[in-house]
Amino acid sequence: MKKTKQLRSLLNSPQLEFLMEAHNGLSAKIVEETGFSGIWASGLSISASLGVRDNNEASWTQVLEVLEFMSDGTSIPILLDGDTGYGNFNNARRLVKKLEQRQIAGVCIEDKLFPKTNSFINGDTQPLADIEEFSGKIKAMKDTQTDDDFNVVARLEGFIAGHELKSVLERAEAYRKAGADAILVHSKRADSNEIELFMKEWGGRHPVVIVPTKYYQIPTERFRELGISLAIWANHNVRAAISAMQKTSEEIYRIQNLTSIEKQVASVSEIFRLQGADELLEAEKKYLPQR
Ligand code: SPV
Ligand code: MG
Repeated sequence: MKKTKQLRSLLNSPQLEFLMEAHNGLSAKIVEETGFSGIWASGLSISASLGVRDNNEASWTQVLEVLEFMSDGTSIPILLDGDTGYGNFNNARRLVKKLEQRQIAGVCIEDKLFPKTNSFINGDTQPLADIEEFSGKIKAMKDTQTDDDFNVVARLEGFIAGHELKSVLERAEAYRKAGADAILVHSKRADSNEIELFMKEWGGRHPVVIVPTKYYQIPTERFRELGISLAIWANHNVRAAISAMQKTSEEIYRIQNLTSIEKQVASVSEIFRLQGADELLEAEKKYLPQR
């Protein structure tokens, strides 16, 4: 099945589905072989892995380069965290065109202003986009896609910015009417109060996506009961990589020897396996002169 159609099915399926974060070709492959049905190309994780802040410091074409490796190496759908769409409706249209060329299944855009900053850093001081301007951006993106199954997810930053439920709902409805395929409602609370209130009033009008990074203690079963379509585990591979790299670097720096670390890290042959080295050996037999 096309990647776009796979993601559309995840959004519309009656069960709770999951996306797992990846930030480069390697982590994307690991997410797929673990069994996940889709990948969240996290802005936070991609920027962190490039060594910059989550403030649009990496240009959108640099993000595209990373995505190309992620998409080429996997067969499950990728939903890009497209921040604000990297500009106005026109920049967002061009983004859709370039994502479709790379078989990216969809993009999520958030109703903030470019350059954005991560929702968990001074979120309440970040101004939101004008509701009509943002709705126009969604419409422009939907009008641009050439594959009917390409997905545009509209992300509500209202709760992050301290707005009331009423205004968050008003925006959600405007974005739904503008053509968004799903609504992502974000919250930075440690409880699920905002999500619960939203879901109650929303009444299953359109698929809802959540990112439970801060309310990780809420049982997943509760998300099912609320009728959430898709939960995103948004940054746990980059966080796992940071912890593992810090520990390994520290130990090798301290001991000046590799003996103790050898068993704690992936083998070199595991790297070759993940890279698909076997296929190249086979192909060489087929295509290189055999002497
Ligand atoms: C990301 O993964 O970059 C996100 C989700 O946008 S969050 O960091 O929770 O805002
Ligand atoms: Mg992000």
